Amino acid sequence: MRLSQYFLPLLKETPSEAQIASHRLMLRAGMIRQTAAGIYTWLPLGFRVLQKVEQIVREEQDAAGALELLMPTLQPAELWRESGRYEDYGDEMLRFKDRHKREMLYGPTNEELITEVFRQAVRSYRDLPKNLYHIQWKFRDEVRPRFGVMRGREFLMKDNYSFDVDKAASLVSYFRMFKAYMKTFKRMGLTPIPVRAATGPIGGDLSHEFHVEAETGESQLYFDSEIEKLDEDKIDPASPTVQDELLHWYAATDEKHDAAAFARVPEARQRVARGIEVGQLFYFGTKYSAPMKATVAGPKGDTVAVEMGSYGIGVSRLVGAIIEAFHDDDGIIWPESVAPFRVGLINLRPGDKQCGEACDQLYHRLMGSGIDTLYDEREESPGAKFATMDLIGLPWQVIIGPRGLKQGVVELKERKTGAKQELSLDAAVARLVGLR
Ligand code: 5CA
Repeated sequence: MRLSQYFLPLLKETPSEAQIASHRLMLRAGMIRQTAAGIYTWLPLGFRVLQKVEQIVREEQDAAGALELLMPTLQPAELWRESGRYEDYGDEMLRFKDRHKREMLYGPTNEELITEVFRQAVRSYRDLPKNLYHIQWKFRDEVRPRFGVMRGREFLMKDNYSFDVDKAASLVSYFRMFKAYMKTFKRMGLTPIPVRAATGPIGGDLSHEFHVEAETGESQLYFDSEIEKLDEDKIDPASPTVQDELLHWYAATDEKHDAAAFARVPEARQRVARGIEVGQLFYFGTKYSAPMKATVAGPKGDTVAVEMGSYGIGVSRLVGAIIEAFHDDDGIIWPESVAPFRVGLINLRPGDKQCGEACDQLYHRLMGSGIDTLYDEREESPGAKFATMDLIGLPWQVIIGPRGLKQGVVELKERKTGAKQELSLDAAVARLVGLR
């Protein structure tokens, strides 16, 4: 992509409404613009990251055996009356009437709707287990939307729902998601901290939240620092002792905190920190299936209400959380897996024939190798170009100027370390292609 043709409205001034780094940087780097309180437009650069995050989430869901579908954003109120949540949900739910005066709502979550889809289609325990997910916009009329996409009113969530014949099978589905979540967040370069959590309006008696540690996080966490070393490959979701094995490491939100149990963690490993909640798992048994009559014929010919769990990932929140984890004074530092472009190519002297040719050549070779490159060929000062590239945080920069070209070299800079290296154009291409 040539920067002169791109849509990258950067902000020079730090926006006064932005209190935390990720919000500031997303505005400054031209990733988002606020449309209304807690409602954002995703500009091209931000949208690319959102899609990368979404794709990692999708791949790990698919790998864990979940099936993607797409439910609508709007739902009829009747479904929520069946579960009893219509009144309970309160002012966070956006309610309205259509032209026929039918009561509708903008979905804040989808337990009722998926239960309706399931009960219409599945009759026998032989069709279980099933695990269905979608990645769809939600609306929650938060009292205090803040921190940009971190706590929005409209936000993108991956939510899935598991259906099993009994509790034991449902817990296997739960821990399969646990494992998939660890993998998902690690692929984004994050260190997820899974903690025992309260269940709130979703309900149920078993829940974990996944957090990314950040000073600006909204949650208070207490955990054994060893949990950061948890290897998801060692988790066997089908093991009857999996729950106890995970409980081995103390980790809880303040709502679930047990000071006496925490005191038993060796002192050097006791960590009290703030966290950003990027995902949550719930096991709630028959909370929805029983009142909504989502039943199947069981193995003994009896009728059983299916056992369910639901599992959410804050896809749009993750974009902010990743920036909180990876930035410096100059801007964002994208992990390769979610970077909007892998390489930023800077032409220091766009008017110069040799520079133009070298840049064009490098650009075409990188793009031809499937390496997304943002090519800054604008008439701007070198200083402004360096600052832009550092701000938008692409993992690699290639800087091409007349002085280097005379010696047959270009400069390769790694955004994360700032390390610079001079090498031939061929060697630069080989390095970047080889890193993939
Ligand atoms: N139905 C369940 C799981 S599918 C559910 O709604 N869970 S949740 O309430 O925990 O939301 C799932 C994830 O969405 C959270 O972990 C969080 O990462 C994200 N999320 C929740 N509220 C917001 C918000 N206001 N803005 C941005 N992301 C949010």
